[in-house]
Amino acid sequence: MLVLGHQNPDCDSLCSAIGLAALFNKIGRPATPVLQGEPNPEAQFLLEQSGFPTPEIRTSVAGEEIFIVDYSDWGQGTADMKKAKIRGIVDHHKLGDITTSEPLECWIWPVGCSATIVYNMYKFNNQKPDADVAKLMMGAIISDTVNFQGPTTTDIDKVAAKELAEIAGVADLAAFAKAQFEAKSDIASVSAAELILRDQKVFEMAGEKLAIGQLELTSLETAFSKKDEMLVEMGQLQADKGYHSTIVLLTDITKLDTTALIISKDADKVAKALNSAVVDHMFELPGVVSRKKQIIPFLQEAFEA
Ligand SMILES: [Mn+2]
Repeated sequence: MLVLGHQNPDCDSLCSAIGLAALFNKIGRPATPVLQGEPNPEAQFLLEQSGFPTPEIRTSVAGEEIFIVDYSDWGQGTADMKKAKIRGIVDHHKLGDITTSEPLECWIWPVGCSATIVYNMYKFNNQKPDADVAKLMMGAIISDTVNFQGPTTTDIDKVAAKELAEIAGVADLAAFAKAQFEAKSDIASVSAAELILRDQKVFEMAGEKLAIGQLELTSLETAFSKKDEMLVEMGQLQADKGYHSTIVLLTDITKLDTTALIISKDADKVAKALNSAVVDHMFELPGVVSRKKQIIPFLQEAFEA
């Protein structure tokens, strides 16, 4: 069985795939974690810290038995995922559009991170992750919950991260989080084209496609210096793909605020849905850090009203 994360692999997509495949191997279900692309720099940092080898990249899963982690919609899978046998889903997002012809094992919880669910699957099976895998899963929880400051954070996430840190032998979680966040904030040499795609997800709302990326950074200064270049790339992507909107959320994980860049057929509609107003392809979202909880539900409401 393959355990497959989503497109544009982030920490959770990588680490939950590794964690879940390792669990399956412990309980006699042979499994291999696979990625749909190169892991992002923060996920690379976690691989380096744990010493775990980078999983193989697979963009085709036709004919395979698969378990998917950190999504439940076709759009985030491989183009041929409908030709695979989906045996299970682990996720913490809103329910997507995947259906199957056979029964499947679903672990979908409203918690801060898929790795939190995977850790609880270890407990359910009376198993414990190895130290390197525990470190990866701990890092995924730190990433997805923005070090437990994000609005999706639950006590279940905090307990899981603490126990995983003990297994991994990480004594100072805050120091680990700081180093991890510095790794993902190092964008000076990253091209604008790469930045807008780094954590992009495409959402369908009332027949329109909205491509929404997010950069979580310890400071927005460098991102602002690349603003004009990013807007050009966003305009190009928008024209190529026919999106309603292309958005990049610049989230300051120190101040817990977001500034959005937008190219759109109707930017005012988008900004208004989020109680903001566009000035020069930008709008402010004070106190917003979570795309899934503080942005998507409101856009969906506005589009599908
Ligand atoms: Mn996640």
